[in-house]
Amino acid sequence: MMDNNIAFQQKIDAEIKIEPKDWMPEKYRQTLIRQISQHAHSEIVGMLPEGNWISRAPSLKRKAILLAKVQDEAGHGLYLYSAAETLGISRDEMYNQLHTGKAKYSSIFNYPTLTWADMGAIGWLVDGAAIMNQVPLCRTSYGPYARAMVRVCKEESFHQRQGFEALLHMSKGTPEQIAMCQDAINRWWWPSVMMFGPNDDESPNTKQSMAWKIKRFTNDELRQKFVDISAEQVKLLGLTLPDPDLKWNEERQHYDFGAINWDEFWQVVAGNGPCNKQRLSTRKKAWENGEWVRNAATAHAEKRKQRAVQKELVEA
Ligand code: FAQ
Repeated sequence: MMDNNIAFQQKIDAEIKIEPKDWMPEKYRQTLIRQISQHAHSEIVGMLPEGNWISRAPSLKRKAILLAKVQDEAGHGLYLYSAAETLGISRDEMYNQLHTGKAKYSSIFNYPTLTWADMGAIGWLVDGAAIMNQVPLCRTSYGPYARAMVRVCKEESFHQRQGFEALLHMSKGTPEQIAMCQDAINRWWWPSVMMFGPNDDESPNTKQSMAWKIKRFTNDELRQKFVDISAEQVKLLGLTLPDPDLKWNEERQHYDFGAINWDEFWQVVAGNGPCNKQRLSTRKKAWENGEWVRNAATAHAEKRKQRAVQKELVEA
């Protein structure tokens, strides 16, 4: 057993990908199932805040873009569920964990989308934070997860750009539009900063996940990169981030930023955010209402299988 563990770590250190049939420590498997399934759930629940605006997009162009983005998120969820299945957990079990509240999904999707400018702010900030975290996951040590992330990141990059472009457009508009953009940024900034998870010294999983190269950067490292980039990008919009302590630190060559409200974060993670109950009940209803589609698809697949068997028998 000891030998297996040493050989496993040597593979990780040599940047050799771990594949589904390779030996792996049970804790590595469980950590990946936890992270990948939570990531998949985040993509699926993440469709809901934006889905709210598809029928109210201000133009056909914006509607088509938003529709494509939300469909991409469904796709991301499916690649990620497939990657998690290679570790020996079934999709039904993962859905069950989500629907019973056992599995987490990203805190960010428990906030409401109040105006059209929220679609821009989500694209710019939420997808911006997501890419910051996910580009390094293209080099994560587990092969199926790393490969899924390549396509996810390409699409997330389009999501981030469309959000920034929408805000750029509106921030050159009427005083009401400008105010709407600033209000959306004010509401989405801190939840986006929190998305990276607890500070490193409060993060129980980071040390081992870094050693196994599941995570390639810590929560705080990624958060700092996100703040540094966003603090510059907001200037292009002619708007501000809602943090009076945000200030360039010449010595650190990074932006300093204000204190994060961790109470709020843990409340949202514990299920007490503004929209947790609504998100979960919408998700469960979608699952229940889709039962007839799943049954029909299963019956159709079964019929095709039987027809193929009959054809083979006739030809034999
Ligand atoms: N929300 O020890 P750590 C997206 C939990 S996808 C809720 O630091 P870890 C696309 C954590 O699970 C966004 N819970 O944990 C999109 C753990 O609890 P557990 C999702 C959180 O795993 C955009 C506990 O706190 N992205 O946005 C959060 O090492 C727009 C202790 O934390 C991913 O999932 C949180 N924010 O690091 C879609 C990326 N943060 O499980 C639609 C992959 C932490 O032990 C629209 N995941 N917790 O009970 C990761 O990189 C990691 O899992 C972290 C957390 C960095 C999220």
